[in-house]
Parts: sequence; structure tokens; C-alpha cells
Amino acid sequence: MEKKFKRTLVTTALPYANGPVHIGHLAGVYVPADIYTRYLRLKGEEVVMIGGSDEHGVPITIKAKAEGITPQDVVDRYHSIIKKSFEDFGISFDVYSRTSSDIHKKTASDFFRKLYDKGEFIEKTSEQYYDEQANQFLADRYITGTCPHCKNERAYGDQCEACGTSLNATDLINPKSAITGNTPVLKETKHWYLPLDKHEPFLREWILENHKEWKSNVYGQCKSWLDMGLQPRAVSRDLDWGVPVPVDGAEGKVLYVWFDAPIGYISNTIELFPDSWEKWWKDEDTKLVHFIGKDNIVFHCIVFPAMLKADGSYILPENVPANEFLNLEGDKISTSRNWAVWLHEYLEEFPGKQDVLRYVLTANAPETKDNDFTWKDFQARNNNELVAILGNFVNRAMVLTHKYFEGKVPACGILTEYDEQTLSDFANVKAEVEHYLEQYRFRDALKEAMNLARIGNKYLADTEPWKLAKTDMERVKTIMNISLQIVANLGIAFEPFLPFSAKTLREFVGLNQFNWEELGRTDLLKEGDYLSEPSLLFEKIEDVTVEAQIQKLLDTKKANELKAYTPAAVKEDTSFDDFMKMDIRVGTVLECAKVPKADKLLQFKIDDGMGGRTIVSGIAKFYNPEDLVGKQVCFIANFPPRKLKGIESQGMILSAEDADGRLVLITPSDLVKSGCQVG
Ligand code: B3M
Ligand code: ZN
Repeated sequence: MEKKFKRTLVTTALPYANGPVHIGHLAGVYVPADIYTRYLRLKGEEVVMIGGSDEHGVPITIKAKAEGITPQDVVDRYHSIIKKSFEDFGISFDVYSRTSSDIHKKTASDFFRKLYDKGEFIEKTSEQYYDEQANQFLADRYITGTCPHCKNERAYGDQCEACGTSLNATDLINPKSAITGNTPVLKETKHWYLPLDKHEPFLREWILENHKEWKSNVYGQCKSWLDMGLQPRAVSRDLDWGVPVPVDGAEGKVLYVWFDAPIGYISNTIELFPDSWEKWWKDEDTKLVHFIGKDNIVFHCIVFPAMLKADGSYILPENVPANEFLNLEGDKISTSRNWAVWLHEYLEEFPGKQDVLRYVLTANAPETKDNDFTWKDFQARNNNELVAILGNFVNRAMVLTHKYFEGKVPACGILTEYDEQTLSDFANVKAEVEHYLEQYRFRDALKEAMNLARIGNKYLADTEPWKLAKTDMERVKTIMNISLQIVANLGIAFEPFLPFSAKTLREFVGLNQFNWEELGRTDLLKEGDYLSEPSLLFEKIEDVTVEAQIQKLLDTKKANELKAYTPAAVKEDTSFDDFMKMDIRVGTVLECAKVPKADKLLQFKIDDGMGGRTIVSGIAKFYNPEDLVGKQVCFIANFPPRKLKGIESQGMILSAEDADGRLVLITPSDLVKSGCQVG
């Protein structure tokens, strides 16, 4: 028997405030959570959606150090960018706060202290790397060295990114501190551990027996963690950024970011409801649902529940509908490689098109497996679905009503069998959408909502009111009445998914009062109700627009390759005298042509200021000969002539070889006289 709850507490993973948010965040967590919350609100249920930025942890301190600013500066910057992106996309948080807030520091500190006082932690001393010059313990990410597996010299203390192996800092060969470059020493340090092993029997039963209904990707990951056996986990770190460990003798130690971050959900609820927050967290009638990405499953299904259980006064999550990952054009989204579609950039380039992205990300959500976002798919879904089905139907219904009935809803006459059939198909959609939403299957729910528009589109295409207008105006009235009722219904059905367009739709037909239960009704609009002037809900996205986006990604890829490029080793020493023996000059290209039967060679006629010369060069793959005429190039003037494909070449033209093997001509940055020397 499914339990009936009185209220729902929706939490969304707190994004790290060390970068802006991208489409992967939206698709994995925030759009599904927003759809779910909007749906419950529309049903009149008691629901809140909690969000906020995760502002602690080592990556933020590393970024601050790299930029020469404080961690607080870093999180201030990104917290506001992230918060604004969410607002712009209509993610309807009831509160969006941050873990550097005072309320959070107190809540997290008190939470730790209660567990500490109850004896829920174990204390352990271990040896960790310490930088004696910087006077601090080094987080794993602050130690680099040689990977024992693949010998990559730039492996981190927690992972080698070259071979993907996860490491312990003590595995590294020749470890170095990333702060000073010195070799760190091992030093004893004390930390507090949450004995997950002690909670394992409870967790096994709670998840594996009582929550078999969880999504299979979530359940499966939990099962494999539990089957491997749980170990005590350190909940403190030696770091100067975070919530101080509230225990005597813990100077220089803070709570581990994954200990304080989920408590952020509680802190932010306290910020929202200072007096009544406890009913949201401590009443069995509250349904707690965590929306997260798959990399956060263990923390939300195992670690945080163990913390809540150890406290003893909290409820546990009822469900954790974690999504898999969204890739971008076939590659993993990556902040450091700038391989992402950033939300703030999208809005600059596609102003007003929030719903298009919400639609595409939901229709293609990585619910059960990783999925790929491609700009071609984005364009196709916009043009073939939003424009051709939803927008087209609404527009026809509006335009025809303006044409025949001066923009007023006509009366509904006698229904034909076909009308009855359409209305009953249409009424069934509500139950389908609900069924899927309640199972966190947002793709399927959206598909069903789209079916409403399909039904409308088909109805207009089949009944052809524009033909009947000449002979049977009574019939046209009924058809348009039914069509407009469908439009009004779309304004309700799409509210959770496409809130901006749903609002426009309701404004079209003047539907001010509405709730979910009315979905499927055919008397939402009354005879004589006025419609607004029709305008387009969605517009076609042209090829050039998506091609520009694809080009932008190709440029990123190119920039990344160049960044990853390691230049060839410097050649052995030479002398100034040897250099001076070279006669390098600037010449101007007078003529340039392909050498027949040689796909690499171009033949140049160069003005060298001394009567001209011919040079053959192997750059034909990279340049059109016509484009080079008039250009200035550098060449070596004192090489003995040699024959190439029967042509005497009197020198050598200089070029640079790029990371990808492309040859690029060296030209002076300003025009100079032909024949002048380089040196
Ligand atoms: N900040 C990791 C992430 O953004 C982490 C989530 C915290 S949820 C309490 O993926
Ligand atoms: Zn390695």
C-alpha cells in the first residue's frame, strides 16, 4: 500500500559555486524537480522546493588561489550567476540560499555537535601529507606526483586523470605540494568518522527491502555499495575554508563538504520557515524527495540518511530520483574544458527561448541512461514538435476564431461522434500525465502532454473548418469552440513543463483561474469570451543558427587541443654565429600555383628585392594558391638551389607546424620592403 503524505519537500542538489551552471545541471536535476513541484502546486498540494549553492570544499579554495582572490569572492561571484540562471529559466525555488550563510553554519555545526555528544562518531588519527613551508595539511587535490600505474607526472592525490585510476595521496611517486612545490612530509592528524558500517544493517533493510520501487539505476548503485561493505567515513578535513569543527582542540579543521552540504537543505528550509521548518523535516507525513545527478547517489541514499538516522529526529527520503548524465555532442560535459552550453550564454544567444531548452532537455532527459544533447536535435525538436505541432495548432485555432468570430469564443452546438471521440481521447491524457509524473518519468509525461496538442492538430486537420465556413457556420462554431477549449487546456497541461509558454497560452484565451483538476474539461471557456491577438508561440530555428553553435563547440575543441599540446623538446644549444649564417628575408608572393602531380607542393614566384626567385614549398594542403598572391612570407635565401619535381627551388619558405600538423606561413606583422632581412 502506498503511503499517503500530507506534504512534499523537494530538494535539489546544491551546485558547487565554483563555476556557472550548464544544460547538464538543468536536465539532470532542476528541470525535473521544477516540473514535479509545479505539478504538485497546480494540484493545490502543500509543497516546497529547496535549493542553494554549495560553497565549501577544496575546488573552491584552489580556484581562489589560482585567481589570487578569497574563496568568499569566488562563491559570491558564482552564487549570483547561478541564482540568476535558475530564475531566468523559471526554476521555481521557494528558497535559493547558500552554505556560507550564518544560518547554515550554525545548523551544520549544531548537527555535528549533537552527533558528537551522542557518541555517533569515532575518532581516528592517521598520517597525512603536510606542507611545512605553507604550514598546512594538504588536501588530496593539492598534491601532485607521478602515477604509479601509467607514470603520468601530473597525477593528483586522489586520481590520475591520464589513466583514470583513483589513488591515495601516499601512492604517488615523488609527491609535491601544489602550493609551494615542496615535497610534503607525513604528519599525524585526528579526524572524526561516521561509522557507516554500524548503520549498514539498517540501510540494507531500508533501501533493499523497503524501497524496491526506487529507479533501477539508483537502487542498483546502492546495492553495489552495500554489497561491497560500508566503511567509516571521515567527516572532517584539515582546511581553512568551511564550517569549523565545533569541538575543543579542532583548530584548523572544518566539516567535510559532503557532511555540511546536505545539511544545507535543512538550513535553507529554516531560512524559509524559521518557525515551522520542523514539520517539513521531522513529521512522518512529509514526503522528502531528493533530485540529484547519479554521481551524488551514495551521499543522498547512504551517507546523509545515516547522518539523519544517527540524529534520530529526522525523516528519511521517500525517493531519490537521480538522473544519469547528459553529454554534449558526444563528449562528457566538462567545466574545465569549457565543453558545455552555459545557461547564461544560451539566454544571450536565444533570448526568450527558455522553454525551448526546457522542452528539449525534458524530451531527451537522461532518466535511465546517459544521453546526448546535440544542436541538430535541439533544432529538430523545436521545428518539428514545438513549432509544427504545438505552435501550429494554437495559431490556427486563434487565427480562425479571429477570422470567423471576431476573436470571440463561439457557442458549442451539437457534438458529432467524432467530436465525442476527440474529447474522450483528450480527457484521457490527464491520467496519463499524472501517472508518469508520479513515477518521476518526465519524458513520458511530456510526451503525453504533447499528445493533447497532437489531438488538437489532428482535429482541425480532419474537420477542416476553413472549408465548412462557406456552407455550415453552425458546425464551424462547434469546431472552433472545441479547439479553443483544447488551447485553454494546453495552458494548464504545459504549466509544469513550459511555464513561460503556458502563461502566454492562458493569456491568449483569457484563462485566469485554473488548477490541475480542471485539465480535460471542455467548458473552461465561455461563449463570448474574448481572445487576445494571436502571436507566434514558437519560431523556427534556422540552420545558420545551429551551425554557429556547432562551430563554437568546434572552436572550443580546437582551443582545448592547443592547450593540451606539449611543444617538442628544445633542440641542443647552438651559437649566435651559427644563427647569423642563415640569411632569412621577407619576400612578397608574385605568383603561386599548384605543382602538377604533387599534392603537397606549391610553386612560388617571390619578389625578393633582388630580381625575384622561384621557391617550391610543401604547404599545398593548407592554402589555396590564389589566396597567397600579394602576401609576404619569410624565406631562407642562402640555401643551395635544389630540384623538386623538376623545378629548381631557390630557398625555403618558413612556416610553423600547429598542434594538429597544420602548416601556417610566417608573415611579418606589418608590410615591409621585399628583400629585407630577418634577424
Ligand atoms: N555540490 C556536488 C555536485 O554539484 C555537490 C552536490 C551537493 S548536494 C547536497 O554535483
Ligand atoms: Zn595514471
